[in-house]
Formats: sequence, C-alpha cells, structure tokens
Amino acid sequence: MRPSLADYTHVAAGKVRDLYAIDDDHLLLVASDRISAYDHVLPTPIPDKGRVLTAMSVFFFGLLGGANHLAGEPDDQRIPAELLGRALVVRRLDMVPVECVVRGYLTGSGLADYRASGSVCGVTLPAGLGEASQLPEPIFTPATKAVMGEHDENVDFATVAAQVGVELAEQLRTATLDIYSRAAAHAAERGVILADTKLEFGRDAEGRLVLGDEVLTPDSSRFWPAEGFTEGRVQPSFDKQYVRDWLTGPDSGWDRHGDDAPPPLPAEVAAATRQRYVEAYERISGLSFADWLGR
Ligand code: Q0N
Repeated sequence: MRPSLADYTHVAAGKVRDLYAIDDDHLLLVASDRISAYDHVLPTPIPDKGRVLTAMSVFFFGLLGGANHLAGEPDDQRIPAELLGRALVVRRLDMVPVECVVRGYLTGSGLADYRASGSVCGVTLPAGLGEASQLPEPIFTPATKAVMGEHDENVDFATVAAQVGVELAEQLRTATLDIYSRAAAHAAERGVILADTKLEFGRDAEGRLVLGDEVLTPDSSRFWPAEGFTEGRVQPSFDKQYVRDWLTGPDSGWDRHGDDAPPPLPAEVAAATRQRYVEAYERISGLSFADWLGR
C-alpha cells in the first residue's frame, strides 16, 4: 500500500517544488504543475508540467552518470500514488549553499552585470558582447541563494571560496563546467541551445560531492531552439513564450511592473504551454512522454 503525502513531514518549499522527509536518510522531491513568470507564480497550473520536468531531470541524471541524489526508481513504493511521475526519492545530503550557475551565452542577470562592469561574477569578458552572444568559453557564475521572493545574488569565485573553502569551490566549478559541456553537447545534437543552467550540489555521509535537486529542466535552464537563433535579440523561451506573450499582451489586462498578481491563464494558453513542455522533453531526450510513468 503506497503512503499518503500526509505521512511525510514538509521540510522545504520552493516556488514550484517541495521537499518532504521520508526518513532520516531520504527525502521526497516533488515537482508541482505550478509555473512562474515575471517573478510571480501564476494562479493557473500547467497540466503535466511536474511530470515533464521530473522526466527530463531523470533523463539527464542518467545521461550524465556520476554521483547524484536519486535513491529510488520513479515508481518507488515510497511515492504516494497521486504524485507518481512527479516525485522522486532522493538521498538526504548536506547541501552546499551555492547556486552553481554556468553560462555559455549572455542574457538575463549575466548580461546586466556585463553591461554594468564588463564582467560577470568576477570573470572579465571581451568587449562588444550583447544579448544572446555566445561566450568565448562557458563560465562559472555562482550565486548565493536569496530568501524566497528575492533574487539570488551573483558572486565571484573568491566569495564562494571564502564561504565553503577553496578546495570545495574548485570542485564545484570543475563539476559544473563539466556537466554543462556534456549537456550542451547533447542538446546541440538535438537542435537545442543550452544557454545556461543552475545546479545544486550536496555532500553525502562520506564527504563526496553529489549532484542534487532537479537538473537541466526548463525551470533551471534556458533552452533555446537552435533554429532561428539570432544573436542580439532576446530569444523566445522554449517553454514559457506563450505565457509571457499573453501576460504582456492586450488581453490579459495585467501590468507586469505593477503591484497586482497576474490573472488566470486562458485554457488554450495553458494547453499550448503543456504541449511546449512535452515537445521540449521529447526533442531533448529523444523519448516519448507517453512512455513516462502511468500512461
Ligand atoms: C535540499 N534544497 C533546495 C524546495 C527547495 N538531496 C537533498 N538533501 C538535502 N536537502 C536538499 C536535497 C535536495 N535536492 C535542496 N533544499 C534542500 C531546493 N529546493 C528543492 C525543492 O523543494
């Protein structure tokens, strides 16, 4: 008999994911169907989003090999029936309090920092770069986690080293760059640009560095269709573009710079967005979403 979620203690909440304690050594990592845009969690869930992101994360943990926190199969008996496909049993780790970001292309906060200083996280970049420019080589641009609702703060390597020690800081940088190069090479073969991604690591009881959280999902990464890529322009998001366009268009009646919460999405925008998540998963993994659990 599978447990009920009420049997587990809630230990951490993110905007769109949650963690529950199974026992002293194991956690349940749950991906919801919630979606965020323009720093708001929208009132309309995207059907199957949690399952698609979980499938993608499991795909990349497998592609990468190496130590990760997965501690059960996706149909593990410790997963409540109602969460099948969007929850994973993971090993409890001692998390390293650093958001390990790697960028192969310049956009978002990286571009803002570059425009202000010519560098990102202490890494000096050549002059003349702009929106969506590919970097001469991928760079490690760590951030420290902010309290919920605030943005993570970009920091330089020396700040990470002061926080966790130079040895661990170097391990984080090496592992992060290595994972990016392998994931980006895979995505490129499938016609997708991996612009950047954010990883979280922890240490196991033996002190080994272990990859945690979710990996290489559209929530933790920027995936751009290679087709139509144009340097100098903000690239359409693989997954959220319909949502952004509707929210900022005339029909939503919403001002993203105002104080109001965003309105519910029309059913057709939610359905089209679900389809984009499924397409991103199928294009990147080469697998059929119908083959992921329970269908
Ligand atoms: C852990 N996070 C941050 C909201 C918070 N394997 C682990 N062991 C111990 N702690 C964590 C993990 C993992 N993964 C990670 N907080 C605690 C990220 N999110 C995850 C989803 O829920």
